[in-house]
Amino acid sequence: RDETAAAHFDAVVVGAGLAGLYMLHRLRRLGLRVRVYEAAGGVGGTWYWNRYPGARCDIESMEYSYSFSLELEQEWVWTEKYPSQPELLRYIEHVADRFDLRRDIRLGTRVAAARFDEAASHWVIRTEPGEGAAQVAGDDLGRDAGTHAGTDAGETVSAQFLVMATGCLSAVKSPEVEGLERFEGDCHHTGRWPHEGVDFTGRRVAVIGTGSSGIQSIPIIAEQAAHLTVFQRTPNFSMPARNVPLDPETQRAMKAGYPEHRRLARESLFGIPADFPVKSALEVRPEERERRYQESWEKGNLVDILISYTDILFDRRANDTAAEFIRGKIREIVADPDVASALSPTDHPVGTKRPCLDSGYYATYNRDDVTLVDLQRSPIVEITPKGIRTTDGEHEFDDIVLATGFDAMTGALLSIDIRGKGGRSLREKWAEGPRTYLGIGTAGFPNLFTVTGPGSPSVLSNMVVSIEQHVEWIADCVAFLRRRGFASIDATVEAEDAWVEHVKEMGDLTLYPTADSWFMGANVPGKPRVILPYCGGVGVYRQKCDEVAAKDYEGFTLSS
Ligand code: NA7
Repeated sequence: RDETAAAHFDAVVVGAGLAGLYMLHRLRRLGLRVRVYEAAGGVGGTWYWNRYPGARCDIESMEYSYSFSLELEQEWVWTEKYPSQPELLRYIEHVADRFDLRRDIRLGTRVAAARFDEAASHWVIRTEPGEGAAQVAGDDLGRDAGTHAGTDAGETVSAQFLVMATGCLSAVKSPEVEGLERFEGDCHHTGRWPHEGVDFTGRRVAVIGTGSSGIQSIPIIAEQAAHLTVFQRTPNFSMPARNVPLDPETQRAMKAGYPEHRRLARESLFGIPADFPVKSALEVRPEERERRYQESWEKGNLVDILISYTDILFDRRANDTAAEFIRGKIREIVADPDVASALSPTDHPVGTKRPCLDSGYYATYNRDDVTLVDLQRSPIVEITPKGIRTTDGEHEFDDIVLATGFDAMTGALLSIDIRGKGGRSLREKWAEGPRTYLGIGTAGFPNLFTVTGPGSPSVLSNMVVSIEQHVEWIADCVAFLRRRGFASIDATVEAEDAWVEHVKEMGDLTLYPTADSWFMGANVPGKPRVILPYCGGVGVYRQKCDEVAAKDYEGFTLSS
């Protein structure tokens, strides 16, 4: 026991989103004493924070949901093909209640630091008040009243295992422009949206950023605002979501076929069942290709076009055929040819930046009250008290919306001062880019697990499928260690080096490294440019993880 620790747990889990909640559930089933810390004022992670207008998952609800409980899977009723943020948050809150998870969760509490105590073979974890602390304190009558609130903020506890369920897209990124603090109007980041919502009626609004968050919110903000100006640095590829209410028959059929469907998802490339393509885009006639891409366009599916042919993500010429198809659609939809051209991505192959699904995005630019500012022609110089100054002059606004994204995959982990063996910090170790074994462990940091960490498929997959796989692998590993009487597990440097090399090699086979994307760490100034997710697909990846476990955790050192 650490002298300074207020309490000792078998495991501490950081984060109460989809990953942290399931981790808690699994570890509890092993009989462990677990504490979860969550900085926010409620459970939900991504779906707690991202309350911007139009926030919606672009994986179908019946796929983007837990499979671990047959009753939950069968009883929960989804209302739309693509679940909105409020519906997802309701689902996650239901899970927290249904499995009685809240009693082990401390909301409004951020983990500030964690250091591995080698003598005791456990982690010493220091917390501080999180963003949600005030809200939790003032929310006695609210829905989280039953959840232990941030009263523990500022304590030190110890735990044998530390599981980081901190999310891949949770550390928000600012637009790195001068003067943001001088702006006299309201300014909101999509990833930190006010709970009470924002009414843009009659207001002059700026949106900076055209990733998923911008593309989902822009059509809705445009409907409310007196005038909307979109500041676009790089255009993105987007396809229609074709979201619809889920009719009972579709839902019933899906539920009947769930076991097989889930199995296919686990073995698939992206965590969504799909046929593997057999033909190259370059071997078929243009008309056939066009028909196939049109099918994708009609379907409203995030990855369908990427797996329409074998080489879309591997060969620039093949990719160009899909990219040109989408650019053609943009030209068809957008009336002004200059605007259409500005909205058409040419800098990156389709799919190498996270693609988007939208509801009326391109058509929004046909409105008289919407203006596109192409930052490649006129970059932002500064934010002024009244608005945004580009090299073309000042634009005045009442509100600025920052849809500028996240410090993806490593941001949340490195925001915590994590120190492993010999006091070495994770920030130091990962200075040239993250180094993990399987995206689950990192050498020199025993008993530390990352759920969907860098080097795992995570952001290149249906996140719930990846979360379940990691959580189950970690829980099985913990059960194994306890059964065999091991006190700690640590990745070997050799296994880690080999995995890092493998992740890079897999990345280099694809077109991903050709884009300045957050997959490559390229959206954050100064961040090392390395491929963050594993590109081999969730099925192959799962097999590798299972093999490691079957060989008594090959590549890890186990100590008594
Ligand atoms: P993204 O996809 O990272 O998009 C952020 C957008 O903001 C993107 O268009 C960026 O342009 C733009 N951006 C970022 N910084 C700036 C500055 N300094 N100036 C101008 N424009 C800027 O984040 P989202 O929140 O939309 O989506 C994140 C994920 O959530 C999404 O992929 C799904 O997985 C769900 P850039 O392309 O970097 O030139």
